[in-house]
Amino acid sequence: MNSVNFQTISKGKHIWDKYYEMMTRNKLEALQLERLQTMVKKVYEGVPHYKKKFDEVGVKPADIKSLGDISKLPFTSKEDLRDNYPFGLFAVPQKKIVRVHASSGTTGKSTVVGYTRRDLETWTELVARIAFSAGARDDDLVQISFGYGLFTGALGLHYGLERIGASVVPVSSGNTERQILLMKDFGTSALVSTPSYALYMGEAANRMGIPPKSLNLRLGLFGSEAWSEEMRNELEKCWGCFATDNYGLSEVMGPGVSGECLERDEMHIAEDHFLVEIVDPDTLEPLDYGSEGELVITTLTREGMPVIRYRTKDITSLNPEPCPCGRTSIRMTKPSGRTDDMLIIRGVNVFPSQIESVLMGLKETAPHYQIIVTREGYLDSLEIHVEVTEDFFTDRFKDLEKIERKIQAHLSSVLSINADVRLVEPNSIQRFEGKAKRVIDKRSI
Ligand code: DLL
Repeated sequence: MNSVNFQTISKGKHIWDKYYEMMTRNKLEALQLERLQTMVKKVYEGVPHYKKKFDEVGVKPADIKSLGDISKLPFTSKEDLRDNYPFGLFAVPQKKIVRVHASSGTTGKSTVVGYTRRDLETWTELVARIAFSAGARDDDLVQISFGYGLFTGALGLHYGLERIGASVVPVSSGNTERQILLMKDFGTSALVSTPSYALYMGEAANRMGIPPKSLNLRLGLFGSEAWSEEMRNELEKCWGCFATDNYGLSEVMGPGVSGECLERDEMHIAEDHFLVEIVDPDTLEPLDYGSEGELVITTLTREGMPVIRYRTKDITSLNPEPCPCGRTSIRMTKPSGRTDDMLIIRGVNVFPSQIESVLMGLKETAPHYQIIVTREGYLDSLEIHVEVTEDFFTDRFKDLEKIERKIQAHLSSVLSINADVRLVEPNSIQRFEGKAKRVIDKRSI
């Protein structure tokens, strides 16, 4: 780690909003219930889509008497947002909306979200919380390398970091060499980006003859895509920084839904604003703490576009155990992927994150890979292209074959199916400036 002294940080103020972040569970749950009841009444009376859906299952706002009663309410999905495109789920007149964001999505129409002035204030505070809990402070110079625009990542982190008093540099994504020069000239101490872009930036710095570790970066605020612990190790090795994870999605707000504290043992959820559940993605039955399933979120305070039981498609689990940091919120594990990212190959469920963990755990492979799924007749096949590191790169076919066999064996013990592994030259796989797209499923093309 560079100049950061996290022990000193933890001795000073280390919780942004003690009142809410350290609330006793009883008080927090009472607050959640009060907010849930208000929210349910508001959407029932103010958003025709919710009235219709509640009426269909015969539930009225007065039926919500406890937090457990949330299970009486119908779920909301991305399709509901699309069906009401663009503003059909807004709960306030448009003149009260002061910002609109949208998430592009890979298929179909984008999903649009609107914020009132108070929503923006809440968002700013919640991002300040997660940035502060990850160790960002007012003396940090933070480079924001998320793309500015309809994506919530850049503007979300921007205002939250300004709120804690950090010096924000809104570089946006792309133009990677310039990013490195700015980091060098400005002495950037914290970086906001996707983990995959941070890795790419590290490579670019090396290529430019500027070793990433020679720069002043001490903290990485990474998020917006699933990434493994092995990827965290890679990033810390590359930059010599403290790499932290934070999570969110535009449909419920953007970044700021949850984030790691200095313990980096799962992500604290802003439960005073979001009520979370885990459900079985197939049966939609609620699952207990500790069980992996789909995260479902209900916004408790959002004015512009509240969502009730939004199915995030993200796979995670919840942990109610107290954290040594003193925050009282439930924590969620790093999402291992999305239900719609899960590949079913010859009947076996495979998550790209499992493949990433194997590849990044081996010294012969660089953290750049692509997963290609094809089907011939009725048979699926899984092909993995992965870069070999400079150190192991050779033109001796036999040596490469030996490495391929080693990777194949590791993968088959983790995935229980065989994958075809192809080692490719360093720097030959596509790099990403935003969220990485590593899976090409040719079966659906
Ligand atoms: O990615 C919001 C965000 C921006 C979060 C910046 C953190 C930092 P969307 O573009 O709507 O919003 O994408 C949301 O990205 O449902 C997850 O599948 C994935 N995702 C976001 N953060 C993480 C994370 C933003 N830390 C979708 N780990 C979500 C794993 C993540 N997946």
